[in-house]
Amino acid sequence: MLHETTVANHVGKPPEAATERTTLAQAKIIYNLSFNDLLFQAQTVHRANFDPNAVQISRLLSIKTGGCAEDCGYCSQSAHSPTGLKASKLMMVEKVVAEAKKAKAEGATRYCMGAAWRSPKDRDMETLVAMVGSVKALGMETCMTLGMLSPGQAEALADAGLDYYNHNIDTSEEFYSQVITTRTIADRLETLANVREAGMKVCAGGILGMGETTDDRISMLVTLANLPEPPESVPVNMLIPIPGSRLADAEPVDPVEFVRMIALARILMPRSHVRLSAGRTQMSDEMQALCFFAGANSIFAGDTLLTAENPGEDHDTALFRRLGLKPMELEPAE
Ligand code: SAM
Ligand code: DTB
Ligand code: SF4
Repeated sequence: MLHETTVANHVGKPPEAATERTTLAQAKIIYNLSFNDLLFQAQTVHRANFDPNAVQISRLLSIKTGGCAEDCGYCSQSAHSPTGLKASKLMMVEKVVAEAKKAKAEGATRYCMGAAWRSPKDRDMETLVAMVGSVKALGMETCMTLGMLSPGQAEALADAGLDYYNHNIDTSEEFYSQVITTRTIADRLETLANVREAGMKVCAGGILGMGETTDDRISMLVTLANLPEPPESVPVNMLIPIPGSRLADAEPVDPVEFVRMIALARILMPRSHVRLSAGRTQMSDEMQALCFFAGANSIFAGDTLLTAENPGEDHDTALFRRLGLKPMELEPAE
């Protein structure tokens, strides 16, 4: 039977398994396994590749908020949507470093800086390069998410020492134009290729709960898994409905379906960190526990994401204690 072969393919195989291409049909079979079989499978893959009780902790900062030229239907920061968010200029390096220090003191090992841009302006590159250098000097991993990058911009950030670049594909190729019309998924894939070419690690994932079908969600994960190299980090966001945005009233995702998607991401990308990203405030502790069991092993900590709410430190500390989870330590630099 096809699913037995497919599933067996992912258990106990050497790392090369991560480079095998998966078809949509195979991924659907995995997704539709009985919940217990799917979770057992995902947990087995997880344990073969990671400490099952360690969770990587990232912290986000919006270094340039609002007024964005893109029309992403989910976003509080698009100038096309009347969300009432106040736009701000690019933050000063000193302020960013002060915030990063606080995050480090609270246990974050990676600092992710996000800007509401279609792509960075060349005149901002000097400030961005300085930010990377100063945050790295604190002994943290660095990540930025600034929109589309040209090959030259990707190289400049890589030369500055940027460890990760986050650039989500957000949904399936088929559904993309329902969510965003000011760019295509091909534009996103081009930036991801520029990021890889420049030698940075890739963080790429998407959002569930924008009115897409189950097939769209599976297709998004298959696209990510079939990149020339899978992303090192895969953020799975649950839509935070933003009043005034086009997707303010989208149908929420069924929690069991959400957990199934996490399990599928773990099985398709055995060695990637799967991040339980936006939307944790709306999840019960039990749902988060199932996500960790299904293979999620990274979170954003802190009371705010970029503009929206996140469970605060107290809640997460209590959750980690309840579940016997521990923060993942930074691997020593090579
Ligand atoms: N402007 C850059 C870009 O779009 O690549 C970087 C910032 S953008 C806010 C980063 C990601 O945040 C988006 O790709 C999307 O996956 C996620 N995101 C934004 N708004 C969200 C929301 N309301 N709920 C869940 N995820 C969201
Ligand atoms: C990602 O996948 N999720 C983060 C990060 N990458 C940049 C952003 C979530 C944003 C949630 C909505 C907000 O805070 O405005
Ligand atoms: Fe701009 Fe990024 Fe928001 Fe899209 S997701 S509107 S590109 S900030």
